[in-house]
Amino acid sequence: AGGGEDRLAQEFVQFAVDSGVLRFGQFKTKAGRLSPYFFNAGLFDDGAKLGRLAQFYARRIIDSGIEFDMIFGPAYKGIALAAAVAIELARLGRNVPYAYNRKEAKDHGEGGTLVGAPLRGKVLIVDDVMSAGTAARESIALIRAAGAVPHAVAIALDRQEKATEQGVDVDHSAVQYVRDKLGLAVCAIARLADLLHYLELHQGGELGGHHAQVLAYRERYGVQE
Ligand code: OMP
Repeated sequence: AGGGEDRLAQEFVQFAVDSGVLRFGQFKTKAGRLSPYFFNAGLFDDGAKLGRLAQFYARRIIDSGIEFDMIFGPAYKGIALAAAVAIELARLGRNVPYAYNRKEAKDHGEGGTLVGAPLRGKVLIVDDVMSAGTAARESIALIRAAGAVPHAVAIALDRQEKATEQGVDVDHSAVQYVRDKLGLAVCAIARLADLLHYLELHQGGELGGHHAQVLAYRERYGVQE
């Protein structure tokens, strides 16, 4: 928050660029927008990267002071993220239960769509990116249906762009909606503002040319914080 530089966010953007997770070019988002950047968390694809990613999440979660009784990872990408974060938090002395869902309902064996610890108490959802907000709403509904409280969301990247409702752009972002309308606490390791700051600092380098495009994207789809 505020105008100062967020060291952790800058380190994280650098890590994402070095890992090939954050790329620049032309990408189509889930909401159908043409974006000059894309963050593919699936490319934190070895044990060292996943472990380091979990350290970033855990730092943010702990520093934010968010309260939670357990962790939930939405299928598919959230499953690995939630597991990694649960391990890191335990390593730091904060051992909590975790759970995740299947996308397909199972009609044999243990049945049900939930795996892991029973959903109860204040649940912290761990996911990768929030853009237009569809994914977060699904997790929230699922946690409520299980009788637990969707209390907080931790994400790696807040794209800080307009959410869509019935296909129409609205003036708030998905994160703002989840925080202000649904009342959940949200923490992000980095936001679009941090990415822009990073590109500005690296204007002279290889990525310098992308600053203008990302700025133009924010002009078109970004929200005010
Ligand atoms: P919403 O459900 O619209 O908030 O979009 C979040 C999802 O979009 C993520 O879980 C990804 O599947 C995908 N996504 C990324 O992973 N990285 C991006 O940079 C942008 C998107 C996206 O399609 O908006």
